[in-house]
Amino acid sequence: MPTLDIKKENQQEIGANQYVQFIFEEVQKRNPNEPEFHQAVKEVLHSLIPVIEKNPTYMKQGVLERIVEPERMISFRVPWVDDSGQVKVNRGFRVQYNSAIGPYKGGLRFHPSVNASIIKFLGFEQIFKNALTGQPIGGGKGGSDFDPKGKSDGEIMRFTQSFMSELSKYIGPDVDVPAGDIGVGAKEIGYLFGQYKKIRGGFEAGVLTGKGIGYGGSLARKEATGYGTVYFVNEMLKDQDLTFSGKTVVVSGSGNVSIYAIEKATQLGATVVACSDSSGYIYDKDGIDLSLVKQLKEVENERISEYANRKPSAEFFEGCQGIWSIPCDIALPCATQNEIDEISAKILVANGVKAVGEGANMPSTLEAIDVFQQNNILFGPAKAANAGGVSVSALEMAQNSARLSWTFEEVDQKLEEIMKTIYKECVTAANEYNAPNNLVVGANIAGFVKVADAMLAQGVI
Ligand code: NDP
Ligand code: 2IT
Repeated sequence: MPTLDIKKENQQEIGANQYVQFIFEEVQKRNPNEPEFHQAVKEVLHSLIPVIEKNPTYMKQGVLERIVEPERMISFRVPWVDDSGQVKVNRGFRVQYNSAIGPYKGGLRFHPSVNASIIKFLGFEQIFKNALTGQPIGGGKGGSDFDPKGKSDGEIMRFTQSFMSELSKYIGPDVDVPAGDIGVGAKEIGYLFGQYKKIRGGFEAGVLTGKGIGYGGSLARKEATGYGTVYFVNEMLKDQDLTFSGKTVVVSGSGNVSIYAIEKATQLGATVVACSDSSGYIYDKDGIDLSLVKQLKEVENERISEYANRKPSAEFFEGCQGIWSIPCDIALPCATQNEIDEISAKILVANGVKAVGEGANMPSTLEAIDVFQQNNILFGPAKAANAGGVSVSALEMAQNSARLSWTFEEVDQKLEEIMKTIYKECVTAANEYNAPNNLVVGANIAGFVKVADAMLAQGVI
């Protein structure tokens, strides 16, 4: 990194603003054609300018140069044989981004769009999210461009076993602990765990989280991300003397995060009127019948359009973007990155949205976030609002280490406490750095300081 080295010699003269700008330009240069990664880094770095101003040690010790560079990035071949006997090859990834505060921790995503940019943006976000949870977990992420859609169980198992045959060399309960994400749920975690156990020849329960309850999983992990997002938004609302009760909610996606966000929002008295999948969205003016969504998505592996065939009060619309034109009080994007762009954000605002809580990772573009903030919409950024999933993953690791299991209520209560604490820490950091109500800045700073201080304590490694 020669240019950075030259810069270091003059670093006393460089202001925080220039330092951050310089780091961002280097990231762009050194990681070309990775727009999602640049987007995630840009947002965090921009928030950190006042932190660097207040504590120039972070600059002198090159903390930003180090934190934007993964400790390790693994890319590997995943060969497998499909049901017709044909050999297929996918690409597997694991980014072990930062281990300053604990073993690498983060999900695995199986989706055809997966590439280095996606994995690095997710891994980078995960560093700060995991720090916010208050648990001892570092940041990592992985996955493959394998598309589980239309594959048989046998194909999914063979692919997953091949993926783990390679990944197993790099992970372990004290080293790196993967979990699920898009396209990786209980079934895939089961196959991954089985293959890891076979290769290792020992039952290392804490190597993966999101496991089945019968073999080391935690109660309430399945619900944790969706519930946690709603708990977080509930804190944002409470601060403004608002509640979920009687509110109209739109939730995108119909996967793990969406289903349990819908469940908790409904339990708190809201009416969720829409959800989606990658082909389109349904609008049910009577409120979503969650048992039907669960039947379609968790049991039958059906498309969401089928909901409208079975429920006369619902309509199906093709395409994902239109879901944000449904008037609502609260929007919970729970599908994927960049699903709310500037135009969708403006429509949400024009229709009177009061709060947005990001269940997915980076679902709002930087321009969309600007629109929400300029219009004083309560905005819960992903790395805070969706931290409930990884929080309960860490609780699963704790239960595995102690060889015991907590009740659903115990875990759920801990989850709610964690989400309340994250909210408070974000508010405190935002206030401390003169950005009141800006939870984006609050989350980035609160997460960063924990990791950066651990990095300083551990020397230049
Ligand atoms: P699932 O695979 O269970 O569900 C994903 C949902 O989003 C599906 O309804 C899927 O539709 C839809 N979706 C996926 N990709 C796209 C796309 N490109 N365009 C439109 N819709 C899409 O994943 P999760 O619910 O686990 O994850 C959802 C989001 O939440 C992701 O951003 C993930 O990173 C994030 N997250 C997940 C956590 C977890 O614990 N699982 C924790 C924290 C964040 P279709 O089935 O048609 O593809
Ligand atoms: O994005 C995320 O936080 C996850 N997919 C969950 C990670 C985990 O290790 O539970």
